[in-house]
Amino acid sequence: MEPDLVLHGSASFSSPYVFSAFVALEEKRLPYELKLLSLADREHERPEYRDASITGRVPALRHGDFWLAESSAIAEYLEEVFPPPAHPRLYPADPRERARVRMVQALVRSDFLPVRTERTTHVLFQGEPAGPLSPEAAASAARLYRIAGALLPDPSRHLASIFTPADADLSLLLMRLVVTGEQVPPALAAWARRVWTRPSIRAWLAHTRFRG
Ligand SMILES: N[C@@H](CCC(=O)N[C@@H](CS)C(=O)NCC(=O)O)C(=O)O
Repeated sequence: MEPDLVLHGSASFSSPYVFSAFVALEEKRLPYELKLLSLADREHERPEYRDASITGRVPALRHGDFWLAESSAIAEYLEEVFPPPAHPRLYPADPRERARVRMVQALVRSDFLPVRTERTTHVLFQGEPAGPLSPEAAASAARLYRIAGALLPDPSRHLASIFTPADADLSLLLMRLVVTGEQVPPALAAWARRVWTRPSIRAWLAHTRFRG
């Protein structure tokens, strides 16, 4: 029997969090329905969605009668409920590798705020113009390059021994800077561009104006 899975996202396809959950579902190759809410029309604030999702934000996954919000929790839930080897693996088996994946997922969500603010996903996915980086954002970008470089000693590989949601998340953060021509170290820019050739990510990009 097919799982009753519904991913709730935003109609603008600009949420990095919906992106992350979408890629996780695509990587699991599970049949699911994508329900799009207009954040502009505040559809996520309607009581039926707000109360079911608890957070009232996107993404939220409905699996049967179970609702779950928070993008990284969604990926981890999918891994546990649809585990390997019956389903493609999302998180590495090795505890240290898995911990590093979670570390990167937490880091990109809690850090680099100036970069995320000045290089919004509307710039990345909808081609909106962006001004020069402020000194604060430039410093945040430099910090990102140093950290990404340390996490990716060999940029021809993934962050872990397999592709994981952390590759999707970190590549999105770097691509915010790549598309606006910032001085991203070439090996990191090439890594992010290569990650973005992945079918799960191409499936997302097909809904956006990104053609890079
Ligand atoms: N930590 C959450 C963040 C979710 C989030 O902030 N979603 C935004 C879209 S990018 C949202 O729903 N915004 C609508 C609102 O807060 O009113 C996750 O990882 O899923």
